[in-house]
Amino acid sequence: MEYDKNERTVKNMRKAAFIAVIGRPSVGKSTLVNRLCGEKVAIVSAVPQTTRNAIRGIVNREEGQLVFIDTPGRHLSEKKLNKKLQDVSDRSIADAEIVLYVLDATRAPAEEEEKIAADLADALENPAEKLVFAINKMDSPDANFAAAAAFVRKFFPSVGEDRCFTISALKREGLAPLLDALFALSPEGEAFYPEEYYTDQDVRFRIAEIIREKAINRLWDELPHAIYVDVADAEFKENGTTLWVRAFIITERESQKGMIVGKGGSMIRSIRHAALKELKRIFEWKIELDLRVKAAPDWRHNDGVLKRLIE
Ligand SMILES: Nc1nc2c(ncn2[C@@H]2O[C@H](COP(=O)(O)OP(=O)(O)OP(=O)(O)O)[C@@H](O)[C@H]2O)c(=O)[nH]1
Ligand SMILES: [Mg+2]
Repeated sequence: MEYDKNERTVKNMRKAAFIAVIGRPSVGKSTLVNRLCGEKVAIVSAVPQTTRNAIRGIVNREEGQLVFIDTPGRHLSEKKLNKKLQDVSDRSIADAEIVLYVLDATRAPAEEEEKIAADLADALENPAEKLVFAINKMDSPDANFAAAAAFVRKFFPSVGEDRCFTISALKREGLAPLLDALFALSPEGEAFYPEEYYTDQDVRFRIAEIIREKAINRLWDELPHAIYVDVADAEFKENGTTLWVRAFIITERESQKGMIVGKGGSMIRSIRHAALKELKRIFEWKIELDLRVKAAPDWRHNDGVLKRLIE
């Protein structure tokens, strides 16, 4: 067989990179990371500021490994919780080899988007080196690609047009060229995680997040921002075949508990049922879930709680 030096070089080249996925709240960052990884690693909702942590989703291919860091949406607010979330996004940008900036084609790029552009200009020495853009929600009849592309050209004139991709994360459109470009841009290096990993989140965190998603998607108005989920106990039983979990949905005020419990307990039953269904799909064990509601007054201003939840 003929020895093809070029082919061997390409085949042996292993790429490895951390890719921070950033953008405004609700642009579809978590949906995109889930689609790229082919597994649900991050929770999704229509409510802005769903993601509260740097969540790693891993893509393994023959040519290497990309670790996507899903981040909290960047939002203009001086509230303590928001500032913590913004710190998570800032740190992810600083740690990443590539920054994937997601824009929502259905929303005009306004003040919030301009602030992100300014922050990136401060954070990145050479934006043309690290930045890739994904203009998302192109499936929507409200999508305005021209407005998003004009924003990118105006604020990032040094970044080539070949770094700007139009996608629909929801419909899985345009993802292959984006992923190919990200692999091509990534430096060579050893994989960070074993090849069978698609996330590095621990079991308790994933359980808490799934319960939070089921709660957020059943609540309304401000309440989603006022809750967090605490997995207080998790123990294996029945020779390790069953995982028994006690978790609390924690509200900011006593008066909010009733909304989570619902009439005759109907709301919390529905949250528990939906969470169990998904947990059973993700984990190989049987899961028993004891789900309760508790108030931790004003937790959004409690440094100890914020530190535990977000850092
Ligand atoms: N039409 C359409 N909707 C999308 C697309 N991608 C995401 N969405 C929807 O947009 C909403 C927000 O999606 P998320 O993935 O939670 O957005 P995010 O950017 O992670 O939001 P935060 O975590 O709050 O910053 C959800 O209702 C998604 O179903 C898309 O390609 N097209
Ligand atoms: Mg998110």
